[in-house]
Amino acid sequence: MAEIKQVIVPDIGDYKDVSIIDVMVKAGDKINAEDNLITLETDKAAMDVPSPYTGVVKELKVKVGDKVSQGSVILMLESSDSGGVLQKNDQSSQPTPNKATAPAAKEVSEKAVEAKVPSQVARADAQPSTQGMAQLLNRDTSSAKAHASPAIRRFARELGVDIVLVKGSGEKGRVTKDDVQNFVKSALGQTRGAAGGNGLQVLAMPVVDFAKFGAIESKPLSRIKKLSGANLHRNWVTIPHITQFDEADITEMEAFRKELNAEYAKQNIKITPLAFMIKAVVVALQKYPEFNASLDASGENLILKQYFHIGVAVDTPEGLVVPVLRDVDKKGIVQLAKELGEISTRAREKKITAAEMQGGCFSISSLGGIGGTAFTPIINAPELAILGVSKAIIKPMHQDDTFVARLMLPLSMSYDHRVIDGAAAARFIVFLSQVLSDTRRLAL
Ligand code: CAO
Repeated sequence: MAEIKQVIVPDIGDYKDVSIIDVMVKAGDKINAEDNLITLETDKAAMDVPSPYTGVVKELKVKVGDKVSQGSVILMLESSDSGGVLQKNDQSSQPTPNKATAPAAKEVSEKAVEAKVPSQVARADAQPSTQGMAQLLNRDTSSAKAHASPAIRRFARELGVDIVLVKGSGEKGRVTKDDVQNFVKSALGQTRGAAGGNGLQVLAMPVVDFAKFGAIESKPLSRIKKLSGANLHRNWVTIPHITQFDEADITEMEAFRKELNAEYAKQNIKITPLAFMIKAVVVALQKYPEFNASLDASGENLILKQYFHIGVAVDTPEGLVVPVLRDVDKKGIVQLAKELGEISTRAREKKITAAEMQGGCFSISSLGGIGGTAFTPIINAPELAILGVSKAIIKPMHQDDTFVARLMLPLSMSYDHRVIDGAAAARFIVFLSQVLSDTRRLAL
């Protein structure tokens, strides 16, 4: 016959007024003998108190933060197990530092002193499987010390979670079961986000002893290279890039540029083809506003910009920097050429501030002064597209049944295929080529 039994705190050695740091059951729970009911914490260790009987919790008499001693009532249990009310010397619900079995009272206090051992074992066990998460969260796992009951440590261990990585939301930062579960959820989400959960994991780079093959010298990367390298890597692996190519006939533009150059040489302003391209890109962005946009943080909305700031990749001895020319729609070619000269000089003198590299809508990377036929630039996120410009060369072009010599400028535009369709990209670059071929359109 079912009977209501009082479950009390067993003999816990000399400890009195011990804090309850975790309550694992609630009224209505069905529990088995040996299931942990509460966790007590002394100044030396945490101990789980298991149930002596199988039954249903009728009423909880304690809560987290309560102080209890031997004999304090933990809960009322409806049980059909034989036994009756637990006596103070009933050892069947002795607390245990890590095991479900109940040790003798003396043994409990001895084990309590040793209770740190299981937590250290938990940390060592968890290392291999959680190293990835630790790296993901960029935390140092060696020094942190977690506050968690043996039951929670065990739970974390079963899930392969290094408890020291889990931020506790309980009293005094204690790690709760929810904290462990949330940690796992968030780590899984981040792993998926970092392309780890969908079969896109990449092999680690092999560690090669280059000295085996010949003389070497080790040179640290510049700060700029490290920063831009990390950004380029992120953009390359997270944005589905497509590169669309075209050629613009800039024969007339080049003639006009030379005229302008001669005119402005006295003012020490050098007008390169790039100034025209910056302006032409903005004319194209005005016609195709979805290129003058960014995805918002959710990835579900397009933020359309009503300003036209263009980033220009500048090659400096320290590495690549991308200062931004502001409000290009409000500026003429000469003004842009002047600003371009100034900003690239300042970039090479390491005088560009972080603010001057922010707020870009679209970037241009010109290798036209160097050479090469085409290249695939990496999108400068959160922008959606980037224009690569290579060296213009004179080519025979077929016109009116004959071949004529024209100066052709190779264009390579990489775009974010999540937002921009191939047809839209083709329309954009064809229009851009038309604008460059007929500079009167810059004024429209
Ligand atoms: N075709 C033919 N000639 C070109 C040209 C093109 N597309 N672009 C520039 N030129 C000519 C210029 O007219 C200039 O000729 P002159 O000296 O005879 O007048 C010469 O090449 C040098 O131009 P420049 O490079 O000094 O000037 P710019 O305005 O074209 O470019 C800047 C400025 C800062 C963009 C450039 O110096 C630079 O740093 N480019 C490198 C960008 C880069 O590294 N991109 C790679 C990113 S992806 O890793």
